[in-house]
Amino acid sequence: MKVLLDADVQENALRADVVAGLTAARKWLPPKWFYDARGSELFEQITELPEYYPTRTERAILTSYAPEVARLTGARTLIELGAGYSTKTRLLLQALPLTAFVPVDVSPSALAAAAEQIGADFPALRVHPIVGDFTRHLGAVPDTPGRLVAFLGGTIGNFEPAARARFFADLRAVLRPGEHLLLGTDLVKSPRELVPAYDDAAGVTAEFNKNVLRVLNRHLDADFDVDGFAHVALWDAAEEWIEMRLRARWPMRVTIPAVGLVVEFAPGEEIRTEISAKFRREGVEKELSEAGFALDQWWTDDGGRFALSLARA
Ligand code: AVJ
Repeated sequence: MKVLLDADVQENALRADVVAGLTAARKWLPPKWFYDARGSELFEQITELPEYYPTRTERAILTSYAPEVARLTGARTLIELGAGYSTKTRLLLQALPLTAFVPVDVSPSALAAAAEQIGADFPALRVHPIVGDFTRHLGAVPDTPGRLVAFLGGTIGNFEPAARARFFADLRAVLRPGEHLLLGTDLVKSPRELVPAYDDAAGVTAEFNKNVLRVLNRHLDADFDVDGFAHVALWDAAEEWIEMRLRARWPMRVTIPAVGLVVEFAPGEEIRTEISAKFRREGVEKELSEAGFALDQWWTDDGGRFALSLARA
């Protein structure tokens, strides 16, 4: 396992994000800090919730089109960004004539579990996990011929438009002409369907959201009263994204000794913890083309909920 984010680098990045986010006029925290071992576990539970359609929908699309991906790309190396436990990836591993699989994720626990399982199930495959941040470590992906980069699950939706443009351009710069990107995007649909996907009846997403506060308590010795915050999920119709927030139920003063901060919360004050942008075909095609990718295929489920794009560098 190649570790580009050792514990020290991670702690420093967390500190910097916490200082920037919690001293801002409108408080925010980046979603990557959800994913300690417990957060990765909670996310796996989310993917099985009845309200959370993206994972099973993307899996259905992959099941239908993985052979097409194999035929159209002939990829020999699969690089998966934000791989997590790589459960859907198996569909690609089975369909593609691969020699190497490179899962990249910020969570070493999820990566180690995935690498072990996949190594056992696909003994001929060389598995090279990278613990890294795909916004910073694209340069570390191996330069072998015939690469396919998979960025599944709709995680691209965590980026705001400017960051998305930067990410697509950086990725394009790493790839050679003719190599491919397989991109999963959740699609714009009624908030009646979108909002419950981020505010499930069983409260798993609420626990996932609050987990970021537990991460801060553990790593920065903070004293967040986790139950003093309510989970909020709302649809921003202008931006076409879901926003998750944590709303202070009452006034609070939180100390975060590791960064020397005391953070005050007014009752009702919120921390934005995630955006999850939803897409339309025109937008995806335009953004990819501006980064130098050609959209070769656009596959969706029958309900038009989710899309897989195959783009060529
Ligand atoms: C992992 C970023 C794709 O945005 O749907 C799920 C994360 N947050 N429920 C998403 C998430 C709340 C998920 N991604």
